This record gives sequence, structure tokens and C-alpha cells, in this order.
Amino acid sequence: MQSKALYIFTPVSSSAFKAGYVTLIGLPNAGKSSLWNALIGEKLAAVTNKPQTTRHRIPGLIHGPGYQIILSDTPGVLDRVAYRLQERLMNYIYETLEDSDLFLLVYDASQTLQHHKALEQFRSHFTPNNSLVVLNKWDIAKPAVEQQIVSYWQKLPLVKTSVLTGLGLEEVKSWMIQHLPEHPPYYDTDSDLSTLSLRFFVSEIIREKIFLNYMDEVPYACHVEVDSYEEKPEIHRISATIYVERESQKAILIGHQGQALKKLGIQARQEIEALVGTQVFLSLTVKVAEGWRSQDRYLKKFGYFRAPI
Ligand SMILES: Nc1nc2c(ncn2[C@@H]2O[C@H](COP(=O)(O)OP(=O)(O)OP(=O)(O)O)[C@@H](O)[C@H]2O)c(=O)[nH]1
Ligand SMILES: [Mg+2]
Repeated sequence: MQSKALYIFTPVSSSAFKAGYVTLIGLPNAGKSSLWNALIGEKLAAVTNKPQTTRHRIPGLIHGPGYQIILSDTPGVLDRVAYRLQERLMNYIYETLEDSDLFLLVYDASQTLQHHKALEQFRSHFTPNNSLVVLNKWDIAKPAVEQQIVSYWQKLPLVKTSVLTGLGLEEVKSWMIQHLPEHPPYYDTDSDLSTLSLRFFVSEIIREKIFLNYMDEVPYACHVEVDSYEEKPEIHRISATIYVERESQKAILIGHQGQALKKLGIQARQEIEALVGTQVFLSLTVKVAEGWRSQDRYLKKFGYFRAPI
């Protein structure tokens, strides 16, 4: 018992320390980003009711006595890609399949298994030692889904979760800690919640508000770049550009007499202020980058050929 207490309260030797890369993987809209935020303990990743909200691999850090988890959120798995951007998003998933220690296979329990076939392509990567099936949205689950998923995955352990009620989140965390490999920490144990920059998360807040405010294809045609970020103790001055694919989308984004863009700006500013804890001045510009989702030159410029910083 004594040695266990010692293990918890003193810096552990590198051989006893557990650290590893855990990836949330699942179909669009399953609740991966919601789970990521809940497990990290801060709302940083964009969450919306529209599929394909997440467009990057987003690493978050969870530290505790003797362990460090690098938890990656990922874009939803697609069974078919329609344009070049989606191809790049799937690449983030292939990357995690190669370099992750553990996987959380996230299912939307309010959908039938039929809906989940896209994960089939990666089936051979998931074993009882490295994967946990997470049956999320249990608060609105279809009763038959549990049995379907249990018989589909057979030997994989399964936890029912609800981000809304908190059900199962501690179990998911315990499973991760238990299954992490012994490894020294990859990052300082007092480092921030993510290895990505505040600029990245600010652009994600703006993009999330676009997803929440606009219909149909418009959110999918938007990319957000933070052009400048000036940080003073009393105010953060941020200027960002929203790129769209066509002039008609620019008009929709701006709205009659600029009202739609103004509303978007207010919502984004309020959430950024809550995140940084100080006053924010946010200036938004809309530009057209003709057909950017299908063109490598734009995708490179917008960072879809590398990890975000
Ligand atoms: N009822 C309920 N809704 C949830 C739960 N978890 C997430 N949601 C909702 O499900 C929707 C999708 O959540 P996200 O976290 O954006 O899903 P995602 O898997 O990251 O989606 P993509 O990024 O598009 O792949 C949002 O409207 C969430 O509020 C849950 O446990 N219960
Ligand atoms: Mg997401």
C-alpha cells in the first residue's frame, strides 16, 4: 500500500509512467468532439448537429498522477469521398491508425448499425487490447442498437456514454489509463490542454458559428483563417478571414446590410471572450477562394496538408 501512495504523490520514474496516443474515431456526428471536450474538460473543439464539422486531427492533453493521455479528435469517417478536401480529412484518420496506441470507437446509439458500415474498412486495426467501443448518446438510444453492436464487435469492450448526462465518462477515462503503455510523458506534465495554438481554436469557434447559423452547403464551403492576433492584457484584437467558394456564398454569409455576418461575429466574439477571459475585438472579412475544396494549392495554403499549429 505504501509504495502505491508513493507512486501517486511523487514524480514517477520514467519506466513506471504511462503515456500514449488515444484516438476518437467514428462516423460524422457520432459525438466525437463532444466527448473530446468532456474528457479534456474544456469546450475547445467545434460541436454542431451537422455531420463533418471537424476537419483536423486535434490533440488534447489529459494529465494525471503517473499518466499522460494525448487524445485526438478526428473528422468523421466517410465511406465515399466527394471532393479533395474530404480525401485530406480521411488522411488524418489513416495517420491515426498508424500512430495511435489506443482507439475509442464512437457510435451514435440513436442510429441503427446499418448507419455504421463505414468503419468496416478499418476493422483489422481494432483489437480487445487497443480499442473500446463507446456507445454515445445513450440518453436517446435506440434499444436494439446495443445488441447489434455487441454482436458486430464481439470481443471488444463496450461502454455506454452520454455527454449530456456524464454517463460513462469516468469509465472511458479509467479504461484509457489502464490500457496506456508504459512510456515517459511526451509533453511537459504542466502543459496546456492542447498542443495546438489559441489561433487555431479561435478559427474553430468562428467556423462552428458558421455551421450553426447557415444552411445547406454554405458551412461546408467555408474556411476560416486568423490573420492577426494581438494580445494585450485588457483586450485581444483578432482579425480573421472567412473564405468561401463562390460570390453567391459570400452574399449569403454577409446577409442583408451585413446583418448575418454581424450576428455571426457577435456569437463568435462572446465565445472567444469566455475562452480567453478578457475583452475581444473581432474583425471578420469574407473573401472568395474559387472552388478551394477541390484545389491542392488552396488546401496547402489552408493547412490541410500538415497538422494545424
Ligand atoms: N443527446 C445527445 N446528443 C449528443 C451527445 N453527444 C453529442 N451530441 C450531439 O450530437 C451532435 C454531434 O456532436 P459532435 O460532437 O459535433 O459530433 P462529431 O462526431 O464530432 O461530428 P463530426 O465532427 O461531424 O464528425 C451535436 O449536436 C451534439 O450536441 C450525447 O451524448 N447525447
Ligand atoms: Mg467533430
